[in-house]
Amino acid sequence: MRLYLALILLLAGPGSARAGDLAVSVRTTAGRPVADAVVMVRPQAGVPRGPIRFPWPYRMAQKSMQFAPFVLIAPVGADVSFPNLDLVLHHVYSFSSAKTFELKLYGHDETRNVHFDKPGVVAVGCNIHDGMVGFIRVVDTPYAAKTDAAGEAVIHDLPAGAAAVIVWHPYLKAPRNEAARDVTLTAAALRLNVAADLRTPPMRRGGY
Ligand SMILES: [Cu+2]
Repeated sequence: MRLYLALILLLAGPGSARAGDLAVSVRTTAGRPVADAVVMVRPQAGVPRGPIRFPWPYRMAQKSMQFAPFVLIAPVGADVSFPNLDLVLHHVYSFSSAKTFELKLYGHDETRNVHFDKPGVVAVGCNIHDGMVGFIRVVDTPYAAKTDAAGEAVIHDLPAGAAAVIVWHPYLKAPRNEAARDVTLTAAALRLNVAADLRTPPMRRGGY
């Protein structure tokens, strides 16, 4: 597989981000912002012990015949809820090795929970509606964030030292749909610009 991925490191100007922060900008090779990329940092010195908590809900709803959000970051050990906000029945499942599960047909305003105990990528589908696709990236680092509509993600309060920065997107043309870069984190804020070559999404409308 041809890999086209350029990672360019630039030191941010003073005041543009807090010390110890990593700002990542992901754009297509044509310059369009890429939302829903997951940025993960693995410091060589390891991550703090204890449970990982993120400020967003561990929740993937079914709404307007789509999974919302399209990409969810959840820590290992999370219980993720799958509320059905549509008026039709959904049948949510995954065959991914990080988590295989099946939530048989359930209806409006019902919900189900799934426990995620292994890091990895969980592709989620609906047995009834082939066009529904979502991804849960189960992570074992507290230093993770998802790019917004502007293709931007910021990870705060990183420890200084050597670290690997991993950028994953379900449609990134790269082995395992991810690319890694070794960086040295210092007290200075760091900015990483990622040019990502994406596959055409198989079902999803709109594209990137
Ligand atoms: Cu469905």
